[in-house]
Amino acid sequence: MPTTLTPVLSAHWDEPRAWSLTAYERHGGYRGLRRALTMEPAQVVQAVKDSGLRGRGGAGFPTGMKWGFLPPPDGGPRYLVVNADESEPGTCKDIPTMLASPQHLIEGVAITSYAIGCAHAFIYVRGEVLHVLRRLQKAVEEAYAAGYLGQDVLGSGYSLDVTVHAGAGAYICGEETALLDSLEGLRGQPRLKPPFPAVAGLYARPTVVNNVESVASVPGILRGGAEWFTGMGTERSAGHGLFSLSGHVTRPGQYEAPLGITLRELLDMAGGVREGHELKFWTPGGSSTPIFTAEHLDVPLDYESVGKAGSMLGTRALQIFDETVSVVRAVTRWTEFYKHESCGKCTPCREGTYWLVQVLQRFERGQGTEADIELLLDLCDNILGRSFCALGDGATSCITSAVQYFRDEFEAGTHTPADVLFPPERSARF
Ligand code: L3W
Ligand code: SF4
Repeated sequence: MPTTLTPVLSAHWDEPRAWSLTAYERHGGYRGLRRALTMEPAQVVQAVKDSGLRGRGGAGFPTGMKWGFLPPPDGGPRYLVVNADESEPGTCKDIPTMLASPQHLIEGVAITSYAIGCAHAFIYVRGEVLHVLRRLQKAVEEAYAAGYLGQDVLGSGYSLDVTVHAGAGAYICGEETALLDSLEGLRGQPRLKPPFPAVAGLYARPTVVNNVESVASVPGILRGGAEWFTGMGTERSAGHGLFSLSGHVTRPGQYEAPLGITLRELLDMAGGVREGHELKFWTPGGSSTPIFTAEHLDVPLDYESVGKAGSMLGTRALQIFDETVSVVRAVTRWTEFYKHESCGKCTPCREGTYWLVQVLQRFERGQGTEADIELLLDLCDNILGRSFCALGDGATSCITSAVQYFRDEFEAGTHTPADVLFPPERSARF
């Protein structure tokens, strides 16, 4: 039976003023929070553990388990920090969620904060998206005015403040510990882990850092119950997720579906690859995940199956490229991005991404050599697993997978050194 869409976060995005509190309440908004407030915080944590919700920011770490890592209360503050610094190339799910349905996130923030005993939560938003910041700030004000935030939330005795914070537009600040440094007013660079934020996070206090979509998925679990959530997706990759189709697709956009759906099914719903063209390669989860080809159309898009097929589910940013696109060019553009965004803290990534760009640009100019292909792979080998954070590792994924599937395109961009020195058009003149 073909898989169908399961709109939850996106269910009402096409309604007028879907982003308003009244529209959200009309569709059952804040029922999850009301339910949570009748439960013990530990029961809320257990409900999220039972749902099998896994982090929607890329790594897929079990959300309830992460909450459970917080040490027992010691009377000091503990924080929730929402990672809304969406900037992975191709990723465009959190920004639409915050624009079209910000209250979903705010209700999730209130429930999560209650569950982990947090009295002050932060939403760290990518600084360039001013329109999102304004929308979110307004939504937070509406939630305060309605009694969902602030002192004595809904008469429960529980109090919560929420701060919306604008980042300054650095990709590395999406890495959770760099984000925390940035939030503290420092230059955003990753911290050594362990200690994980759960133990020593914001201001060295226990902190949960969760992605926007993870937190926004929590109200549904409280409303519908863990079984409702596990009724979607696969055994180890439960629930719904936003799949963002972009590039050479007839109807690009957000397709909210159970994890485990395939690209073939999603493309059927999206009208297929643009007319007259065929699929050449695609990313399952943004440019930090190894690319796939047409042979992967039937890989179930869940954490386990994508991993077994040699990539990562990542942020479900499905960038579709048809046969008109040069793999070498696409990979060079992504690598230029990583070089630009490398924070410079560690040598393999800072120097390695610079040299990767130099070598890739040689292929683009048709001046690469056979030895340059090996040099590229050797550089990747010296970055992967030797970098301080996931940015370095991620930068190598598109290159190694592109050489694996499209080595001929790199070879087509090579010349013997003699060709470069004496290209045919110049040789003819001598
Ligand atoms: C306590 C332990 N906590 C792990 C926590 C950890 C973190 C989470 C996942 O990278 C990936 C990356 C990108 N005690 C713990 C623990 N935790 N062990 O669990 O940790 P980790 O290290 O597996 O992943 P990460 O550093 O969060 C994220 C990939 O996502 N990615 C990029 C995404 C970009 C965006 C964006 O632009 N918004 O999401 C795309 O695929 O390559 O592999 O919280 O603290 N023992
Ligand atoms: Fe910075 Fe890159 Fe090292 Fe990460 S891997 S710490 S982004 S230099």
